[in-house]
Amino acid sequence: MKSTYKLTPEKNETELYASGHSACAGCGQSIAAKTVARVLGKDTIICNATGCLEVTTTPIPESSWRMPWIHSLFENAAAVGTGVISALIAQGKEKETKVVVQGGDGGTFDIGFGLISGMWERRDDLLYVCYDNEGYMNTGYQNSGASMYDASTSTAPAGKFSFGNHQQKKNMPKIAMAHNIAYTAVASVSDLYDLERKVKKALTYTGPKYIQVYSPCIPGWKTEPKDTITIAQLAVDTGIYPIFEAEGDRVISYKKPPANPPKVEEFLKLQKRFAHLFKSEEGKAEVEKIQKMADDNLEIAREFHA
Ligand SMILES: Cc1ncc(C[n+]2csc(CCOP(=O)(O)OP(=O)(O)O)c2C)c(N)n1
Ligand SMILES: [Mg+2]
Repeated sequence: MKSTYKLTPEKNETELYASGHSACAGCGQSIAAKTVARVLGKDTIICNATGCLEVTTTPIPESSWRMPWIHSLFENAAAVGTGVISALIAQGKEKETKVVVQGGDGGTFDIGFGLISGMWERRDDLLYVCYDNEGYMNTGYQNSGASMYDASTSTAPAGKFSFGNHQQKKNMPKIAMAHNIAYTAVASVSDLYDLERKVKKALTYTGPKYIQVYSPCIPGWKTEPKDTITIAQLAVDTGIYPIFEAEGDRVISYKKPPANPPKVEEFLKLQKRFAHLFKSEEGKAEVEKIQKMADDNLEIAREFHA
């Protein structure tokens, strides 16, 4: 599937996340981050956790960022964001300059989790963006708290005695909502207009905001670059990745499920991280479990629209 998202030539020339970086062709995270940077504009300070986005865009002495950008440790990007906003407040510039913290799912769901929770408790006026590629991709596709059930990862490989990752994906957006933050949104790289809208909307709220973007990873998911958008779209349409928005702990929008949602098999078969599910009868039973999880998610969305 080809994205219909269009950039004007003028915009291309002033792209804040410039080309020339070393991310894979078709990298979901890069497409999403480029879109987010475009919406944020130049008057933004980005605090970027360690991860593939940081490594591929800033090989010393180069940078793809045409905007103020700070690399923090893997675990403390949120605390660095707090420091930056505190400095802006001290200078009286907090109204004119936005502060955005961004990182991968490993930095967000796991290793930076405590500091993110602290930032939300303090009610810092920051937007946090998590690019969710469901694993520690920069260091060799290890399992994270965001890894999908049954995905084969380097620390939970599928084999004779295992179907891969058997942990349930941590529900980070719900955890954000439980902090009663101003705005929480889940988006997918398959709908960049929706992502743009959610970033713009997030910036209208005062206080902590969280956006999580579904971002397929070519080497980690063992997929073809041409399939990034298709996979992301199938994740949304099957119900595997629910797309919604919340204010505080209240959901305010849910993406309406299609009339005839595709089966999860279509989504799974495009990714070799799930290839083992199609090699045995036991594997078929696992696919059924995943179908049930997706159906349950679609049901919640349908109830919202009922
Ligand atoms: C404290 C610490 N532990 C481990 C690492 C090694 N490390 C660097 S990037 C990375 C993976 C990042 O995963 P994620 O946040 O999901 O981003 P991705 O690369 O998947 O985009 C790891 C484990 C580190 N830099 N610091
Ligand atoms: Mg990751």
